[in-house]
Amino acid sequence: MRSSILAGAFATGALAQGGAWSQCGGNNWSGPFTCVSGYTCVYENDWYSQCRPGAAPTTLTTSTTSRATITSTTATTTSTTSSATASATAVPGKFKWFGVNQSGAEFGEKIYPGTWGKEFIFPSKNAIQHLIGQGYNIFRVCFSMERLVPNTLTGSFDAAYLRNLTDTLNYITNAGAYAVPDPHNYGRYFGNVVTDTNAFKTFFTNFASQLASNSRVVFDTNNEYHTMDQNLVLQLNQAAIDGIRAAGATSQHILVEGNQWSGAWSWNITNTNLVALTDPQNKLIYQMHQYLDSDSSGTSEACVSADIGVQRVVGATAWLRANGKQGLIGEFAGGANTQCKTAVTRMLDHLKANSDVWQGALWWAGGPWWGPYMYSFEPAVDGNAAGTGYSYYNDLLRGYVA
Ligand SMILES: *[C@@H]1O[C@H](CO)[C@@H](O)[C@H](O)[C@H]1NC(C)=O
Ligand SMILES: *[C@@H]1O[C@H](CO)[C@@H](O)[C@H](O)[C@H]1NC(C)=O
Ligand SMILES: *[C@@H]1O[C@H](CO)[C@@H](O)[C@H](O)[C@H]1NC(C)=O
Ligand SMILES: CC(=O)N[C@H]1CO[C@H](CO)[C@@H](O)[C@@H]1O
Repeated sequence: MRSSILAGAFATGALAQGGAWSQCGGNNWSGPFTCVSGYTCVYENDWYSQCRPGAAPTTLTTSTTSRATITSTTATTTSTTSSATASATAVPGKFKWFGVNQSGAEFGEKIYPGTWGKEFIFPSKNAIQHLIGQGYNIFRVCFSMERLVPNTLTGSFDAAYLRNLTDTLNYITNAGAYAVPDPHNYGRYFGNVVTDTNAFKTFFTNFASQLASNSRVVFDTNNEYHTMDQNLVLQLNQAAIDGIRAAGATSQHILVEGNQWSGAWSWNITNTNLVALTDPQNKLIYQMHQYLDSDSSGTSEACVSADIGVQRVVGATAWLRANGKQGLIGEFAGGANTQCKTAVTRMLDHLKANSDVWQGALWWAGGPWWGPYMYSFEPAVDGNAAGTGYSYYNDLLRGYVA
């Protein structure tokens, strides 16, 4: 039946063939179901099949529900194959980066500047060293702009906070991994949405000047803009890019983030204007976040279904490819249960299979103060017990390291 559907689509001549890496099947997919010469349509799941490099197959697959209205009697050259078989033959990709958020320096979000060791803390070097030993090669180090520049965005740094932050970043990069300094500010400064794009640019020029010579730094313009004017999100991202490059930091990649908490699931509705961002170095990466609970907030241990991760990112995969962009899942997590584990696995397999556009992913989160937090990825160091997320997911996740 599936083969007759495919042959029917082909025989009508109404549909073009899919190009390299393009979608070629999936629930409600209305585009081509076959691929250009040299590419094979590989079933990934019911929502997504993709044209991957490879000889023309003797079997073609597509989702069971696709194109159910197209029928044909000319099914002669194709035969069916099971989804399981097709999945097993998927071309494995390779991530550039795979790692863990490092939380702590942004804690105490309403108390500024707060006290080190009371309201906030920097990540544990022993934990980072341990995770690097497990193979992880990127760490997103959260910090608070209110603590780094306590007076104004364009003002001078708090020297001690800057030193602790750069110590952490240098520790990571000296060990050969990549460090992402993450202003964990949601597009806000002391609770107010940043509207002064010039000041935002100056902040980034000043900040990037401190790190310009470190090519293993990956900049991040801000954590999770939300409920803001969409054009402002574009302008703030562009100001950050311009500010970083103006500091002479030209070798580093820059992670831009979107509105509505940078959600991958809604990227293709919410953040399409960010396609207009420009970088003279051409090193932008669109950082998206994706959790697998009912409202994508990462506040529940439950995952909606075993396929929810894939369902929530396939639109972003298509958006990145259609626009010639690169992406990274900068935050993801699931509870310590089998449904979540399957959902995480399937999402990561999807990202990895599409590593021409996805550069990698980072678990949310490590950090010394998470305690019994359901996603904690802190290993057993410094006298702490291993976190719930680390205990349950490390064996799985380390299989995805670059
Ligand atoms: C697929 O299309 C059917 C009707 O054609 C619709 O009921 C369903 O909601 C669609 N599913 C998705 C995921 O868009
Ligand atoms: C920086 O870290 C040191 C410990 O290494 C601590 O004593 C100091 O209070 C910290 N200062 C800030 C501002 O983080
Ligand atoms: C947008 O992304 C979602 C989530 O991945 C996907 O279900 C939907 O089909 C996409 N819509 C468009 C128009 O690409
Ligand atoms: C999903 C998640 O755990 N988000 C948390 C990230 O960390 C900040 C503080 O750093 C919390 O406010 C969020 O709830």
